[in-house]
Amino acid sequence: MVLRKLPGVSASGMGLRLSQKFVFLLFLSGLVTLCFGALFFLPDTVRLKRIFLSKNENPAVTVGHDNELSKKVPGDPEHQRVALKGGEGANVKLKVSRKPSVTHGARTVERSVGSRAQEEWSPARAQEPAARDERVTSAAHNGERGSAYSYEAFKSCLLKPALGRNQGTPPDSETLQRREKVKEMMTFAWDNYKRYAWGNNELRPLTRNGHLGNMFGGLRGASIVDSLDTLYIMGLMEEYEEAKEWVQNNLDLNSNGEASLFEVNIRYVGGLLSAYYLTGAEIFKQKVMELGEKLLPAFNTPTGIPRGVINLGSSGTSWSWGWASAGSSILAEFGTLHLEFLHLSQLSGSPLFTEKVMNIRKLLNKIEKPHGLYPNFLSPVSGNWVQHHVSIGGLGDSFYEYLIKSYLMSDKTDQEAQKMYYSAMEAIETNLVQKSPGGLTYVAEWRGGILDHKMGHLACFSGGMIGIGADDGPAGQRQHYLDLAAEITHTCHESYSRSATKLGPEAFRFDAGAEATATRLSDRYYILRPEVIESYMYMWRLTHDPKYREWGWEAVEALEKHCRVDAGFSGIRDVYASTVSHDNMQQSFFLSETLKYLYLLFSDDDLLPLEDWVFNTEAHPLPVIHKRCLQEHSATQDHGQTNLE
Ligand code: DMJ
Repeated sequence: MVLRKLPGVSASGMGLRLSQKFVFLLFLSGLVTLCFGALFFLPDTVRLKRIFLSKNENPAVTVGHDNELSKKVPGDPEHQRVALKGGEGANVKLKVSRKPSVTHGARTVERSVGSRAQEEWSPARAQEPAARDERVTSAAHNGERGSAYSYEAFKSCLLKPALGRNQGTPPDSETLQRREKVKEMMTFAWDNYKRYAWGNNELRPLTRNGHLGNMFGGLRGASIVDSLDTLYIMGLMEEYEEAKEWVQNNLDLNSNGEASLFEVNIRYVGGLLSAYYLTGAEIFKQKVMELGEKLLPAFNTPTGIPRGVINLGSSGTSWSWGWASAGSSILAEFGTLHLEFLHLSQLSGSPLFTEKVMNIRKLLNKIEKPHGLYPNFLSPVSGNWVQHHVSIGGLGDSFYEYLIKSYLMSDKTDQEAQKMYYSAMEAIETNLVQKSPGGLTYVAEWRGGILDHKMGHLACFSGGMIGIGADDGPAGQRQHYLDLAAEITHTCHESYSRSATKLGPEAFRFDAGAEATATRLSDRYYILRPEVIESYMYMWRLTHDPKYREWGWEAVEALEKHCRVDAGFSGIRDVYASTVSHDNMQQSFFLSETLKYLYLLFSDDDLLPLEDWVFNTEAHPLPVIHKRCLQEHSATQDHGQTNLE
């Protein structure tokens, strides 16, 4: 029809002049491009979109094995068990800049991406760094390497010795004995892992074998990498050396499997970073840079919000979890990268890592938040919330933790993180914080405006988080936040003391007459999680109220009585049953978090002082980037020299 109306064109079209054919082809190709482009703006659920877009563009397309993970959430032990499919002088693949100044903490953020910080976030902008990734990596492959990072200069920036004057040894004999007991527990857990599961990710203490699982994309030795810093701060040097040697000779990063970006980041990246900062051993820096680079393709999405699952091989393809609604990414996963990625930039001299996480933050700042709250699911394609479920426990937890810790790690210069954290806290207090009829303060979950009166064990970290954030909120709020932190920690302690084993359930409720107890069979398990003990540790440091050490000791006794078996420690299936049934798993976070927080609880405050260190969400200490050093550095930088060289 269209052709007939064109002057001088025959009905068949065979008589078209060359120039007319060209115009027609141009028009056709424009039309096709337009139609294809429009696919991106369709909702994720539209079938046509699923058909046309490849895995990386369409989160709704999940590979078969993802379906096996349906209904599992991060931190859930089952989540880890379902198969996904899946030496010093080693090459550092990233090009390391000779100008370390570009990536020093919050200031650096201002400098490297700061000129853009005022600009509006847009999907097109989110894609920008991807092009640069290739430039950085190809430079690396061309053999450019080297490091401008000076470990000695870093150490001189710390306010206090990392291990304290005397390894944090407490002056009174009772506390010292308790600390020795925790150290013995670590040795016992480690020796059994070494004997029965060496090189595997976890120990199965009942069957005395190893467990590899599917969370780490074929990476091995999660318990080793997670234990490095714990062994080091406990002074277990022989064991630390064994672990270091394994990393040097056996930690193979050339795996081609599919991994949880979040889990690899918090355990492997966090563990290696801490080990490097504590010991200065180059091997940890080399390994962590190599691994960090492998995580970058996860950010190649239309918005730059990474997906949950990434192939660690050269394809770098990524997927959303099969269980995540409409191909969404999870707040607690993409919101728990900031601390580690800032340090990856710090060590490599490349701003790329910082840019990736600053882009996430920019998007989160820009989008509308229901009642000021951050829902747990976000589409990496459209950048919109997918569901209105809000929780300070699983799926949301460590996003809030990383806001306040980003601020603290920047030596309190990252005011954007500060503002986001306190606004989020205000919204949480207004909408989620509740008092039970029995007077217990708890943080409920929110489902599109309706409260679910439940608190997960994971949410119990919030006592400690609110405590460390008490100093820097709105004027006059310090005592309020300290009180809130203490009340939540008290409630979590109640969830332990109301059980037969004196260990707390996975989730406890405040409805149908329940007060801090699990009402469902499926919520009764305890898998050696750290969150309650983590809050005791922070509250002890902040208040020195002896009850926190007493509560920590109650937990040690309960762990010894119910979780210690002949060949390690195991989770239990029902905290209310006096005859326990074990789950046959010694989680790697038991070594990295639970035992480390207990050890710190019974140590002096100068062991890893909070003025110098923040703990990532797997309890790996990362150093504060002190502005004092930044300023010295900036002053010399213009003259082509730095105090870090
Ligand atoms: C750990 O891997 C981390 O603490 C994470 O943030 C939540 N879950 C586990 C421990 O419970």
